[in-house]
Amino acid sequence: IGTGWCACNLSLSGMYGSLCSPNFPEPYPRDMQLRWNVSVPDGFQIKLYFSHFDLEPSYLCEYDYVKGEVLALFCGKEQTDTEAVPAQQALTSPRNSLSLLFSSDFSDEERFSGFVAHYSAVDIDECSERSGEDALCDHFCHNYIGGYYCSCRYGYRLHSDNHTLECSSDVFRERSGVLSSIDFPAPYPKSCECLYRIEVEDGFRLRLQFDSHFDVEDHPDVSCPYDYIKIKAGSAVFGPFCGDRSPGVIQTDSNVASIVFHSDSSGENLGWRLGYTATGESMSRCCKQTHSWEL
Ligand SMILES: [Ca+2]
Ligand SMILES: [Ca+2]
Ligand SMILES: [Ca+2]
Repeated sequence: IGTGWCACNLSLSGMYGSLCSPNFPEPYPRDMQLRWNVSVPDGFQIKLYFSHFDLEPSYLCEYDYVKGEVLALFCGKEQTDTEAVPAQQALTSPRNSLSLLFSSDFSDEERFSGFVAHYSAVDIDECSERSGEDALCDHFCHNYIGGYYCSCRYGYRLHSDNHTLECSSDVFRERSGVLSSIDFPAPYPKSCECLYRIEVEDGFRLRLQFDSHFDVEDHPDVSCPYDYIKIKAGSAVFGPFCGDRSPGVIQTDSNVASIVFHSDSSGENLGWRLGYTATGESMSRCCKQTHSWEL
């Protein structure tokens, strides 16, 4: 099959290569079907073009043809005015393999020398190829030759699922403070899983007050299926909260609260902010004096 420099192999797996019709540049045999399977490593696709093309022309290429999977069907002579010759058109495979079929029928009206094709592996730009909810990364996407990787903003961790931004603050230990969604009042990032923890001395009770500006993605019928904020204080759970109505004031009976904020992979909402205060007495002061030791 083929002559010397090209197309001896029907299975090609190099990063580049050439293939041509059998006997090239002599006329190709009649009544023949040949299939080349080209494959390149994951993360690449195949670009193939023809440097020579001379096949028997026919209506809809029903006599002799070269077919690249569902991508293209070619026949005819380069110098003639047919639309079926590949000319400068390159075939690009969607994945890392390409199957090319050559077929000739039982007759030829004149001599046709066949074709020569060349392929090379080209990088798939995973970052620009898929966007929106199909995007491979929800935060930052970095393309490189043969692959891609995801990252997220400085100071945060990316979950091993490549999508979720994990954030957890230091524990808030002051008797009052303010916390908010990332970037508030600008839209919070998508795919976040954030944990905030407030811990003041025993005996105090935490009181949380949400800003009136509150905007967390919601759903008209289902309770907070997309994004939500949830608060746990002692044995009490508050929320989930979402929508555009501020939850207002939450009085807890606990000196410890954890606040979980979750956002899904879409939407643009402004988020939330809350201030907290601790009311009550520090127990540590009163109880230290009650210790007595009798030996
Ligand atoms: Ca023919
Ligand atoms: Ca790539
Ligand atoms: Ca969302």
